[in-house]
Amino acid sequence: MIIVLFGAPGVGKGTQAAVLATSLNIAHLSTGDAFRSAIAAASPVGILAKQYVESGALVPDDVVAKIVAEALASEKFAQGAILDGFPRTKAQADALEEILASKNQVIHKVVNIDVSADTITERLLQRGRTDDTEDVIRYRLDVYTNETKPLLEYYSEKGALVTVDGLGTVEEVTNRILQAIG
Ligand code: B4P
Repeated sequence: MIIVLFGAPGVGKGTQAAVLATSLNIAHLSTGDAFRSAIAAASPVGILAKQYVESGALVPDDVVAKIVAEALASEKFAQGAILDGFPRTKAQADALEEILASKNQVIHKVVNIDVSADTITERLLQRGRTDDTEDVIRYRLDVYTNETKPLLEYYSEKGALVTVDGLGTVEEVTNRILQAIG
């Protein structure tokens, strides 16, 4: 089963992906985590990704698609995947479709986690990662609105989109997601 967790930065995609991976027994893949690990290891991808991640910009689509294709080829994703933070552009959505077609898999649901911009900013300032400063958060929200949010219409037209309220405890949000994915 392929589940995509979708939403603005800080809506709780990473938090929910970890919980759902355990409860559904499906491996989860976070492109944000993949880039942060690569940056910490100073690998070639990490050196390239650093400037984008720290400024809140999107890492170029070809780099993201390559990382995801390589990861999804691993045995641990044979039963499916919970994708956290990918796709974030139409080019990434197209790349995902191609990867899944080669594995005879399809997206089961795209779960849009909905939280207001004010709450997101509060959450992220509290977390305090290096890309969680006020200016960078504002920029990341703009990038989301301009480059990622248009995918909502794309997945809605495909009949794959469900939207859940991301406000409440982590457990409440998990329960809403489980109900929405059926
Ligand atoms: P990501 O790592 O994907 O991070 P995110 O969108 O900021 O966070 P997420 O929604 O996962 O929120 P979280 O659960 O952590 O992206 C970081 C950067 O990587 C991007 O800016 C970009 O540069 C790059 N990148 C990643 N994927 C890419 C792609 N596909 N293409 C190009 N570039 C890409 O939650 C946030 C906070 O809220 C946490 O502190 C958490 O504890 C708290 N929280 C969660 N749920 C809560 C709840 N119910 N109530 C209260 N607090 C809650």
